[in-house]
This record gives sequence, structure tokens and C-alpha cells, in this order.
Amino acid sequence: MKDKLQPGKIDGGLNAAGLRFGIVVSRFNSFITERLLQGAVDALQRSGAGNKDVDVVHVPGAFELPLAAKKLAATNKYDVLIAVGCVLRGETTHYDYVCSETARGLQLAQMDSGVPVMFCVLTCDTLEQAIDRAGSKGGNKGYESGIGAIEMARLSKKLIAAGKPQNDSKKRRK
Ligand code: INI
Repeated sequence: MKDKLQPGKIDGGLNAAGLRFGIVVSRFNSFITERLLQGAVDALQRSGAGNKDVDVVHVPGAFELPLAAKKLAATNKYDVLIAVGCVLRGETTHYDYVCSETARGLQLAQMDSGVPVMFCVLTCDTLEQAIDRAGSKGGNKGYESGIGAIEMARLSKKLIAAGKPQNDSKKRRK
């Protein structure tokens, strides 16, 4: 019987040392977004990131996150970005526009730049739902985004390296 196929795997590790992080945070609903930010920074620090490797930029609201992310990506200073926001449903349709344009803009920023952008934007019906996800019973989505950011930064580096020609022919897969 043939051996079971063992596919090659490319994974991002979770070591943050030496990586550069840009975090964009909205001031709107800062009671929530500052807790998400703390969670993200905690994840980066616990994983080995240093002070000089993390920059935090504030913007007025979630709607402004994509442009700031795009401009940060264009500096070529960062391996990964984290966009932190909190959109709470109100009485009008404003919420829908803010949510969809924020998500669309952040996706465009990462697809256009090639720099991974973590979507740490809570979109909740109530403040209680947001509190649950910002360091209480639903965990801290900021912390999860920090861990995800490290993985995406490492993975991106590996995928870029995988596409480069290697000098040492022995390293090539036949
Ligand atoms: N911005 C948020 O980040 N969260 C919200 O809940 C929110 N609501 O509900 O209005 C919000 N609006 C502001 C928006 O992001 C822009 O800053 C504003 O429209 C100016 O462009």
C-alpha cells in the first residue's frame, strides 16, 4: 500500500521578537477600544515584542481606520497592522455604513499594500456585547488580534521568502 501523502506545511510562528507592529485605534467608543488596545499590546509584549517595535496611532472613528492603515502600510516600516475599533448599532442606518466601509477599506488596505491588517473592529448591537469581548466573559478580541498579527507577519515573511530564488541549489525541492 502507498504511504499516506505528507503535504508540505508553511505556518507562521508566534514569536514577535524583531517584528514591527503598527496599531491604529479609533477614539469613538474609547471605553472599549482602549481595552482592546491593551489586549493587543499585552499579546505582543508577552510574545517578545519590544517598545520600539510597536507604534500606536489614534483616529477619530472606525470609518477613519482604513486610510490611516493604508498610510502606515505605505511607510514600509511595519510587518503587520492591527485596526482597532468598536461600532455600536444606533437608531439609524449610520452603523451599517460605518461597518461595511470600515471592513471594505481595511481589506483594500491589506490587499493593495500586501501588509497584513488585522480586523479588530467590534460590530455590536449593544454596549454589553462589546464589554463582553473587550476583556470580560467573551475574552479580549484585542489579545486575539495581537496573536493573529504575529502569525500573519511571520507567515507573510515566509511566503515572500518562498517566492525568492535560492542561491544554494541543495536547498531547492526537486
Ligand atoms: N464610529 C465608531 O468608531 N463607532 C461607532 O459606533 C460610530 N457610530 O455609531 O456613529 C462611529 N461613527 C463615527 C465614524 O466612524 C466617523 O468617525 C464619522 O462619521 C466621521 O467620518
